[in-house]
Order: sequence, then structure tokens, then C-alpha cells
Amino acid sequence: MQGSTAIPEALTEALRAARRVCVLTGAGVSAESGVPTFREAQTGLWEKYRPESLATMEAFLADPAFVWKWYRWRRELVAKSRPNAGHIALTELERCFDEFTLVTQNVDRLHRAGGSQNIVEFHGDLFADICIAGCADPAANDDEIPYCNHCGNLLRPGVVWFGEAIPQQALYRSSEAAERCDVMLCVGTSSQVYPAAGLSGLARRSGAVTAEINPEPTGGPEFNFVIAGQSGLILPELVASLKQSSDE
Ligand code: BV8
Repeated sequence: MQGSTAIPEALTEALRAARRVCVLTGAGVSAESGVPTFREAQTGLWEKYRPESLATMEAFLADPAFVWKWYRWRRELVAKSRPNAGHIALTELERCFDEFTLVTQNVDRLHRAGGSQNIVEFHGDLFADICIAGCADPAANDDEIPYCNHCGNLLRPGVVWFGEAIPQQALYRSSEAAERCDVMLCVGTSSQVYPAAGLSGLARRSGAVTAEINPEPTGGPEFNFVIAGQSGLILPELVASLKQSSDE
């Protein structure tokens, strides 16, 4: 019986033969959960701001109250959302391989909520409050401008801002997974933000089979397969075609 129409047979075969799989996700994977993508997210008060101009230490230090207002607006937006079929399919996919690493650029915790285990939160965690002086586990608070209860410095959202280095552990785990994997899937990302966007090329150069899943393919040259479609539809089909071929 022929596999799914959307999934190339050769990709299913590559996954069947794979021991190690790496998946990179972006904001598109959360779109079907009602979380607007990073570059579409700005509505209302935030409409006139590019996220890149708000998600920086400079913007934060210039007006901490304003940047906190943006992050609290995003937290409220995300808090109402639930994992979608794409998140759930990635959790099922993880169980099919000896080694599976899910590298996400998303800060919305939806992969955790969807049951994924081996997650690298490459750009941090929207819901974490961290002290800008690095104090361990400061008490969170809802003051307009929250300060650290240990040292009195500002608290900031636990995300990686533009111009900031990716946390060492996250960068190491992700690069290692991209270099070692047999197949890499790049799902729901415009592949515009580095160094995350460089992981698929690293995987390809290291000998992996690479595939992009996106309703608007990015045209990146590093992909062996390009599947134009929504992750909430394609990922469950991919899991079904993998399970079907292993049942045959
Ligand atoms: C750094 C947290 C250096 C904050 C974010 C080359 C090399 C290295 C760096 C750079 C470089 N060139 C430029 C840079 C600088 C910069 C950068 O990349 N800028 C871009 C704008 C050009 N990079 C950095 O600053 C990084 N740091 O390099 O530091 C350094 C080194 C040592 C010491 C000091 C410094 C840090 C970048 C991290 C920024 N933080 N997030 C927050 O959230 O507030 S990035 C942000 O963009 C989000 O995490 C987001 O996830 C990410 C990427 O966006 P996408 O996820 O792709 O979302 P987008 O909206 O763009 O696209 C959505 C896609 O989904 C679309 O393609 C759409 O078609 C698709 N889609 C829609 N619906 C669906 C769908 N797909 C599937 N299914 C659907 N239903």
C-alpha cells in the first residue's frame, strides 16, 4: 500500500533506516495552536514594532517596563494555547528512534506540554524570570519592573535576545545532534535567525538526509526534501507513513 501522498517514499525509507534523528522547529509549529509566528505576532500596541527591535538587551535597559509589558502580553497569549497535532506527532516520532533530539527556537514550552523529552530550548524559555546579574532562582514577581530578591538587580525574561550568545550547553547539544544525525527535519521556521538556521546545513554537510516542512518553503539549498504543508497535518502523516512501512 502506497504511503501518504505528502511524504516522499524516499524520506520514509531514510527515516526507517535511521538510528539518529534531529528536528529543528520554529514558530510555525505553534501557529496551529493559535500562537502567531514570530514575524506575524505583532498586533495591537505592538503592531508598529519589529520583534527584533524589542528582543534586545538595549531595548530592555532603555525601557524595562515597556519590554516587560511585551513579554507579559506574549505570556498571556501563549498561556491560552495547547499543543497541536504537530507537537504530538513529534512526541510519537521521538519514540521511534534510538537517538532523537528536538531543537526548538520556540520559547513557548509547547513541546514540553506535548510530551517531548529530549528538547533543546535554543532560544530559552518565555516563562522563566532570570536575574541579569546571574543569581540562581530569583523569586518571580509581577511588579511592573521586577527586581531580584537576592541582589536587587533587574529581572528579565529567560530568553536569548538578539546579539546574545546561545547558551553553551544548548549550542553544544544542538550542534552535536546535527552532526551525528542520519535524518534532520526542519519544521516551521523561516530559517532567518542564526546560528539556529545554520544547523540544517551542518547536518547536510555531515551526511544527513535533510527535509523542510513549511507551507512556504524557504528555498534553502541544504534540503534533500521540501514538503509544502502545515506541520499539524504533515507530521502526523509522516509518523503514519513511518509506522505503516515498518508494519509491512
Ligand atoms: C548571536 C527569543 C552572537 C527572544 C529569538 C550569523 C551568525 C550568527 C549570528 C547572526 C548571523 N547573522 C545575523 C546574526 C545576528 C542574529 C540574527 O540571526 N539576526 C537575524 C534577524 C538576521 N542572531 C543573533 O543575534 C543570535 N545571537 O548570534 O550571538 C554572539 C556570539 C557570541 C557572543 C555574543 C554574541 C541570537 C538569536 C536569538 C534571538 N531570539 N527568540 C524572543 O522570543 O523574544 S529568535 C526568534 O526568531 C524566535 O525564537 C523565533 O522562533 C526565531 C526564528 O523565527 P521562526 O521561528 O523561524 O519564526 P518566523 O515567524 O520567522 O517563521 C515562521 C515560519 O513558520 C514561516 O516560515 C512560516 O511559513 C512557517 N509556518 C507558518 N505556519 C506554519 C508554518 N510552518 C509549519 N506549519 C504551519 N502551520
